[in-house]
Amino acid sequence: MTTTTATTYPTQQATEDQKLTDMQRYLFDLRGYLVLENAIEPALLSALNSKLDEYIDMQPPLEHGQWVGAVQAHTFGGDDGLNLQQIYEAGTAFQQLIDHPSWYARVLELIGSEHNFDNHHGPMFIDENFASLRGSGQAIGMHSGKAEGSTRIQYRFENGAFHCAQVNVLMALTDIGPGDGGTMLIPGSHKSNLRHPQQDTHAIAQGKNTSVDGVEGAIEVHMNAGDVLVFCDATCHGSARRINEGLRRVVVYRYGPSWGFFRHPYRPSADLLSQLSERQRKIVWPHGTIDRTPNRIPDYPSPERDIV
Ligand SMILES: O=C(O)CCC(=O)C(=O)O
Repeated sequence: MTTTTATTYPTQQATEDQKLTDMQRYLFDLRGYLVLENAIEPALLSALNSKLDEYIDMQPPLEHGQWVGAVQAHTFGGDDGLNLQQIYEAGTAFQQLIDHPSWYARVLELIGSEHNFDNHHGPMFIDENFASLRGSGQAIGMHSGKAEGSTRIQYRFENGAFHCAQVNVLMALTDIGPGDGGTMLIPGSHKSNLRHPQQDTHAIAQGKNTSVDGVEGAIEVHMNAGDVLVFCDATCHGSARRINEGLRRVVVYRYGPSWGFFRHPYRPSADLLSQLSERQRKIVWPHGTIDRTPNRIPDYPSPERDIV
């Protein structure tokens, strides 16, 4: 196995206007991912962790399927830990992550929708967002890679611009070092044409406790709390098995073009939508509806939700 720590890029000065540097562009195209150091400021990091403590400390402990307001505890059925789906519903700290200045402009550039019809409904769209809490012995198996041929996660670079259909921002809320179950990626697999020969034994699978440990060509990403990993979902990935005690805490927001739709049948609450800025609302639910009036059929119902 080849395991190296990812090269990182400081972003303390990141602002909304700050796009990728030439080196970040080059390396993202080459590898399919970037690490942004210190992307989440200490006060926000602490607020995010305090809120997660409330979910973690709940008694009796949260189980798959249970709701806390508009947040749902969820597992994929394997031993990949507990997810808190719709975590952007968990208060203002999580709302700030929707268009955080450390990654907003960079993600926009990677989706490549700023100057084409992909921004028809808004700048971008979050199709899934969750916190992942993973304990000792847990991991997520290998998945994605260009060879799967999925349009939803595809990587494309054309006419000097990125056009990633799904960009994941994976935020470390705890330090993630050796033994902590770091994310593992196969650099370059967002462009690779062949299925990895070890995919069958390491792939994510219902009821199987797989991980990316031991996969040829994979690297394990180590981060400090507050760093974020930005990667095109087409890059084959998963995680190492956590062997240390305690919980690895990460939050993942997945961004794509505005025409996308939700991965799971979750929808944002009216409460959340009423608290967001105009830009955040466009990212959380860009899709408007149109009244079916005037109508030749009296009292014909209009679509149930019109948020724009
Ligand atoms: O949990 C991880 O480190 C990997 C996350 C992952 O597999 C995903 O976001 O699709």
